[in-house]
Amino acid sequence: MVRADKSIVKRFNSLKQHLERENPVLLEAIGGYQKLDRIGYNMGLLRTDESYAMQIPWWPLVSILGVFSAGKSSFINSYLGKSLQKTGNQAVDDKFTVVCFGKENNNRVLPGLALDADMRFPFYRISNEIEKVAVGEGRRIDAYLQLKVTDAQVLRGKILIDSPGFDADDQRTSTLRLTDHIMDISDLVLVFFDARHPEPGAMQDTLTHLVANTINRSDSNKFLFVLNQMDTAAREDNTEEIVGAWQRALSQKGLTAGRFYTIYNKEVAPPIENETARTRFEAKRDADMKEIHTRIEQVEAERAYRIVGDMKSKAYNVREKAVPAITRLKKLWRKRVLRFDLLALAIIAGLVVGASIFFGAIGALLTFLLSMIANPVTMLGSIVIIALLAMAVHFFIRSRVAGYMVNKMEDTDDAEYQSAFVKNTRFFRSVFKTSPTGWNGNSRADIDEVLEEASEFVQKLNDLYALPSG
Ligand SMILES: Nc1nc2c(ncn2[C@@H]2O[C@H](COP(=O)(O)OP(=O)(O)OP(=O)(O)O)[C@@H](O)[C@H]2O)c(=O)[nH]1
Ligand SMILES: [Mg+2]
Repeated sequence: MVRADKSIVKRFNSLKQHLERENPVLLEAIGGYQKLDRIGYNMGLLRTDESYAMQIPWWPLVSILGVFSAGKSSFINSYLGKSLQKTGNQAVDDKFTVVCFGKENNNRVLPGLALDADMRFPFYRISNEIEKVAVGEGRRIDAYLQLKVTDAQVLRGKILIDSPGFDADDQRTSTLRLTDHIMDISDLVLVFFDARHPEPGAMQDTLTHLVANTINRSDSNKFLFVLNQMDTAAREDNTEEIVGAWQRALSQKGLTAGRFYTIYNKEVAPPIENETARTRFEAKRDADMKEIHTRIEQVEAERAYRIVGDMKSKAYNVREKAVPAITRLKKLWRKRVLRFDLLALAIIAGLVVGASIFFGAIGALLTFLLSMIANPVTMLGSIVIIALLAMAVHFFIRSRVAGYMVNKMEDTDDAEYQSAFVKNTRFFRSVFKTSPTGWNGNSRADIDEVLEEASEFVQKLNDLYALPSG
């Protein structure tokens, strides 16, 4: 049985301590992940310095994305009740800022490296991902990311991400890669638009990337679409026109139903002079803002469901994807090895017979074969030598075919099974056994258990978080 490295055990312990304080219900999910890890190690799907539990963020994560100068940073400042982020009418932010709670380190700014190197944060090893899409940029992680620690109480138990606005210009691939990563790992994504420019021209990239790409996601309900700076519609009183233009732009990208909010930031917007307009605007703003805040407060529950969902899908993945894929690869390997074995046999036999004919020594060959059969000692000796030679050829073929297949897997969907395949084709593994190494009655039962526990866990979460209707 393969065990996790010490670093992973330590990491699990600190995660447990963290959850005991923050959300004890989630402690139960840890056992499930540890079961999955054991299967992953035994099957060679996971390195022992990795863990399925460490591939997901354990904290609730809210991110603010959207067009530049829409008021993303101002929204965060108001939410925190602190002027933590710089704001302004030019494109201000050129980095993603992860904002998290810290008691002592009030308003401390740490470089991107702090996030890249720390498993506890949502950008662990992100530089590798950036390097993949933009060579050389992985090393410049500080140019893309920073971490701010502040002691705003509303931040307790969650993390916020502020982002550089989507400009009309082409986004850099690294920024898009980070945006995709954030969309994947967040529990709630607020996509900000600017009521001063509600028409599609000003925000093509945002529309394509943050609207069109979100529609068919299984987690599409975590995206909230916010039209900010609505106060600017007060003077001409053309709210309907502006909201209409905005919703048309969204629906052109396929978003027809969904969570649309129209707000403005009271703290930075100039006061609306006309009193009736002000009352109307404030009422709408307050109602929408309240809903947004409620959603932000709910992320803790969404995070818990997300973690169970992830555990479930990882368990399914092992059973429904990894096992069939490795079996398929092993069958292919076996077929190829046996073919080459036959070919080698035919070639060697052909060479011996051919050489004998060529040198006119066919008679000598036959006499040799007959003498071998006649004498038990020579026969045994010959069998041993031939068997050893055959094995040498066979093992040479096995390892060459496996090596060839591993190389071929690079850049295909099978790449994730490379090390599992290597494990399955080691010299002491039979070429005839096609079920994956490490996949047996126990691992099957463990997967079933994880899936069952996940369902029970969902019920527990429902009891904890779901509000009885009526
Ligand atoms: N009138 C009005 N102004 C706002 C509102 N929200 C933000 N602003 C102003 O709009 C400007 C841009 O705000 P930011 O918060 O910096 O916008 P951002 O989306 O973070 O911008 P980038 O980081 O540059 O993409 C600032 O001058 C804010 O004071 C609002 O609701 N109404
Ligand atoms: Mg900003």
